Amino acid sequence: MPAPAPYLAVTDLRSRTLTAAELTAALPRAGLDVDAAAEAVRPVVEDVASRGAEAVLDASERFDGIRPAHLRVPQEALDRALAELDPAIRTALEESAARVRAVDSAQARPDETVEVAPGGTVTQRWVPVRRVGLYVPGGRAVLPSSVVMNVVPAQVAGVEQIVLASPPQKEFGGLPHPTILAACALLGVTEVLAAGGAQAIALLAHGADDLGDGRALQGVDLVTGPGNVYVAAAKRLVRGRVGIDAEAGPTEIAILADDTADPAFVAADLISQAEHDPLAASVLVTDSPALLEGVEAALAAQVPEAAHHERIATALRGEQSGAVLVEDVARGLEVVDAYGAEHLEIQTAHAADVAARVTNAGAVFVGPHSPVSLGDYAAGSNHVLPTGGTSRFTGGLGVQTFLRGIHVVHYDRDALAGARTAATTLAAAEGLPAHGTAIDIRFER
Ligand code: HSO
Ligand code: ZN
Repeated sequence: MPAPAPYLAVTDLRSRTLTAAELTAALPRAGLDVDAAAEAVRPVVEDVASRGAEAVLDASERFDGIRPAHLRVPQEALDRALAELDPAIRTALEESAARVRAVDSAQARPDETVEVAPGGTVTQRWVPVRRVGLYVPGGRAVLPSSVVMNVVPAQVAGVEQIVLASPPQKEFGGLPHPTILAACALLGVTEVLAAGGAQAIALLAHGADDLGDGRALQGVDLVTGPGNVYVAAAKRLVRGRVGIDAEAGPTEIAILADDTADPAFVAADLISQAEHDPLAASVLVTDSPALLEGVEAALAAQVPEAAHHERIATALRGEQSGAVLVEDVARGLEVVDAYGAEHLEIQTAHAADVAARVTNAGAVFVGPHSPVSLGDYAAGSNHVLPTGGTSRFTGGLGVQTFLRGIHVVHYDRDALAGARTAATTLAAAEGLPAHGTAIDIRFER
C-alpha cells in the first residue's frame, strides 16, 4: 500500500533570512474576509435596528429555518433544561466554572489611589460595564463550555445585567440547545434570547421596543463571544454603538516542539482543534525533521479513526495549516511570535523557560500535560481568545474585558498651585489660553 499523502504542507525556513514582514507572509494563514461578510449582513443589522423583533424573527426563519415562538426564553424552559440535564454534565460544568472563577477572582481589580503631590490624588476606579450581551454559537457544535467562559468573568467583574443569546434550534422547538439553557440556569443567567447570527448581535446592540411578549428589550453596552464570520461582521457593524471584544475567526493551534515531544500527543492536539471547523488552523513549528516524520505517522494513524475525520483532514490540509521547519527553538520562538496563535503549545525541553519568552499568543500551554483541550474546558483559563494574529494587540476574554477604568481627580488649592505652571505653560504652547485661565482664576482672588 502506498504511504498516505502527508497532512501538513511543509515550509522550510532553515537557512533563510527573512524580514519580519516576509516571515509573517511565509507562515500558513487563511484570510478571513470580514468586510465582505459585513456587506452581506448589513441589511439584516439595519432591519433589526428599525423593525426590532419582527426583523429578528424573519431572519431566523431565513437562516435558522425556524421562527421561534419566544425570542425571550421563558424561565420554565430554563428550569426544565437544568432539571433534565445529565448529572455528569452538570458536575463537569460546575467544575469548569469553579476553576474559571478561581482564576478570575484573582483578576478582580481594587481601586488604586496615588497621591501625586501633597493634597493631589488620582484614583483609578474599576467600574463594571452595566449591561452586557454574550453570544454563544449553536452551529456545527453546541458549546455549553462557552457559556461558562463568557458568563463567569462577567459575573466576577460585577456586571449587573447579563443577557445571553444563542440560536433557536429546529429540533428543540425554536429554543436554544437545552444544554446551553441548562448552563445558563446553572450560572444564574435568566435573560436568554433565542436568536443567532447577525440578527442576534443587532438585537443585543439595538434592543427592541417589544420582544413579542409585550415587554421591551433594552440594548446592551458591550457584546462579547465567539461566532462565525457573519457574527464577527455584525460585531464590526455595531461597534461604536456598543463595545465588542475581539472579532473571533476559526480556531487556531500552533505547537512549538522539539525532538523531546511525543509525536502522538502533538498529532492529537493538532487534530483536536481541526475538529472544530474545516477552516481551523493547525500549525507545527519544529527544529526536528524526525519529530515531523513522527507526527505525520501519528496523524496517519489517528485522523482516519476520528469521528469527524473529513472535517479534520480538510482543516489539516488547508492552506491555513502546515508544518514549519526551523534551525533551532530560538528561531521557532520568532516564528510563533510572528504567527501570534490563538492557542500556542510549547512541547520542548525546558518548556516553561521557552514559554516565558513568548510575547504573542492568546494563551500558552506548557509541557506535555497541558493540551489545548484542557484549556477549552477545565484548566481555569478562558477559551474565548484572539485569532488571526490579533493576539499582537489584544488578550482573551477575562475580568478586564468587563471593566472600565475611570480616573477620579481630587486636588486641593495647594496641590493645584504646584501643577499651575506646567498646565498653563502647556495651555499657552497649544494656543488654548482659556485652559490656562481656568487655572489662574483660582489664584486671582
Ligand atoms: N477551542 C475553542 C473553544 C472550545 N473548544 C469550546 C471546545 N469547546 C476555541 O478556543
Ligand atoms: Zn476547542
